[in-house]
Amino acid sequence: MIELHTWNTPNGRKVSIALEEMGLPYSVHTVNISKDEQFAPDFLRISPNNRIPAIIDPDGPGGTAISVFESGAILIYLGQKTGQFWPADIRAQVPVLEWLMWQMGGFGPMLGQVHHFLQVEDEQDRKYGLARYTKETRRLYGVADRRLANVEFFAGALSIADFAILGWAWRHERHLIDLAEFPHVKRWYETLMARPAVQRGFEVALS
Ligand SMILES: N[C@@H](CCC(=O)N[C@@H](CS)C(=O)NCC(=O)O)C(=O)O
Repeated sequence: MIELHTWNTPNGRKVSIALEEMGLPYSVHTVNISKDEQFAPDFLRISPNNRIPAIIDPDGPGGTAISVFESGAILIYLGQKTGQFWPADIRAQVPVLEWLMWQMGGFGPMLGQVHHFLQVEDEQDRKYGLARYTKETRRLYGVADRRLANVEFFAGALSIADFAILGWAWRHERHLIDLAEFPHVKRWYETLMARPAVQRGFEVALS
């Protein structure tokens, strides 16, 4: 059984969604990042960047255990392991990687900055950062909306890229986004949230 070391955050949810969608049995090992458990030596051995999520697959390549950190790397690993939500054809892999990297590099880091600056109490300290990252977040939702005007899912067929993006879109209210302004994202979001496995991925206790 795969060990999922995680916490109840957007990056953590990406992996519980993928594991549920792929039908892989897993056990949850909580890492309470508000209590600095991500710095514990045992966790750092599998996640040297002291961030959740990380997994240990006892049945890794060659039948021996493997650990993986970074949510994007975990999703690719699981996609390759199962052959699900990850196309075999290299041409079809390109859009999956493009949209997964788009999420990892932007639609996550930028949105997380909005969450951060909203918590800054001093208005002068909050103002510039909140304006900058809110603008960038809206730009990214616009990019997503234009993409989803032409395709059902980010890479055409449902893929690990959708699970990665969904983990963050799940927090749209927190980063001040009204999905009604991005109708194609809204349609995609509601389609995914109606999937029983996605619902299980969000319901499983991660904290
Ligand atoms: N690029 C990393 C980011 C992971 C990340 O930022 N995790 C946060 C929670 S969402 C964390 O563990 N924070 C702990 C800390 O900041 O010390 C990934 O996608 O796995």
